[in-house]
Amino acid sequence: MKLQPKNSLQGSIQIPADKSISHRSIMFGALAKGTTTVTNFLRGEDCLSTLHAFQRLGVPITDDGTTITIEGVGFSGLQPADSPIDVGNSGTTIRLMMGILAGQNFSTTLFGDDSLAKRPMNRVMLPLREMGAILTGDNGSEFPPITIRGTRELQPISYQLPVASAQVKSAILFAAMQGSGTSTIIEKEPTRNHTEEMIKQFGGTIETAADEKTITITGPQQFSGQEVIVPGDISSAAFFLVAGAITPNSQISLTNVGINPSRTGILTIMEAMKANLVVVDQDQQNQSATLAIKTSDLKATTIEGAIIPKLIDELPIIALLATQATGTTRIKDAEELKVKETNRIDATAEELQKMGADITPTADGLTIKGPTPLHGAKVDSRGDHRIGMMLAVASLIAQGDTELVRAEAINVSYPGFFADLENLVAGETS
Ligand code: SPQ
Repeated sequence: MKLQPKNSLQGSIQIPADKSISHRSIMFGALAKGTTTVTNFLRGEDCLSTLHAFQRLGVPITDDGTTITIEGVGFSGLQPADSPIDVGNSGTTIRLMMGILAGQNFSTTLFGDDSLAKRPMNRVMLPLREMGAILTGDNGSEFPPITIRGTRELQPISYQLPVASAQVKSAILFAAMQGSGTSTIIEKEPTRNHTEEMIKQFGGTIETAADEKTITITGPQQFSGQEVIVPGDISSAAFFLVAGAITPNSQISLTNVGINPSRTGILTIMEAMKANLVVVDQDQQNQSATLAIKTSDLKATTIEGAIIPKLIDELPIIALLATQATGTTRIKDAEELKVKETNRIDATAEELQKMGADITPTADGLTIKGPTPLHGAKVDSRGDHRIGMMLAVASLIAQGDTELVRAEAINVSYPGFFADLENLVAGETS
């Protein structure tokens, strides 16, 4: 795909639905008794993988183009699939489903694309084995395809997470809610809490201690069907927040953005970097808001510690932001970036270096010096949606043409990304 720089972004777009919440709405809808409706479901490739996976397990799910309707079968109503289930590129699908399938008395194999086949699964397999399920990776490894032989007799667990991961936490919660007894999970740092929020929304009970890291749940739980309205995804909004801040003469607003506090690290960091960003029209009940952003005179900052899980998926686009900030920005404690759809530390550094950025990978993050003018280059998403969108935003301020290879990866989380960008382009291309 050929991309040109832009002189200005103006106007307003509605941010597409939250990917994490969309996945979970299908999972909870399937495991509840009764009908669940989901409006504003994200029809990106990852969430469609979850939807199709539960159809393969015998859950009736229909989509009339507006609303997804799930006829929940309860924990005992899932049926074995007649062949391995393809979950595409989606780490959330495979890891959370491992927890769900750990409590089923049949065997399921989950596999995905080449990227998923390289992502570590021991982090989920080890605690689920401790609870009594049998899980095996490809040829005895920890990598997909993963076969899960579940049991109705799962044991409770007390588990200290070795990594800050909402997916590992959620997989254990899905297993613990099917067995009998009380499980305790202690997080390394608080991570996104959408699973805990949905347990409550669907009529279950769960406790999170004041430290926000110690979570207790007692099984078995029972859920009843709900109406779910999915807010927009702050991780998708992040690309346009940065686009608005770095493109000259820009003033844009992003409506319906989810602002669950476990996800808003980017707002804190953009404030620290002196971005012209305002949160308006907060809707407390739906935890959403409109975000307004203008071209900004940015300052460097340091990003480390407990804030990292609150902006983990935004770090590639924050790295681009830092190339336009005065001073040295340091991103630390972010080694988890190495095991995402790509090694996002290397991918971010190497692709932005091609465009002239002063960015150096470190063992646990990135060091970025700015401000540095960028120039067009042939760059590659490497099959990672977030790297693809970050590079497309970089092209807005790069001198000359940028060629983005494997741009189609963006469909994983934001199928309308280029259409939304086009709607904001107000200036002549330079
Ligand atoms: O689903 P997948 O592929 O793991 O997606 C990513 C992403 O960038 O979209 C990570 F690559 O988001 C994860 C996120 O990094 C989604 C997620 C969730 O919905 O629970 C949690 C985070 O992963 P983790 O490993 O920190 O739990």
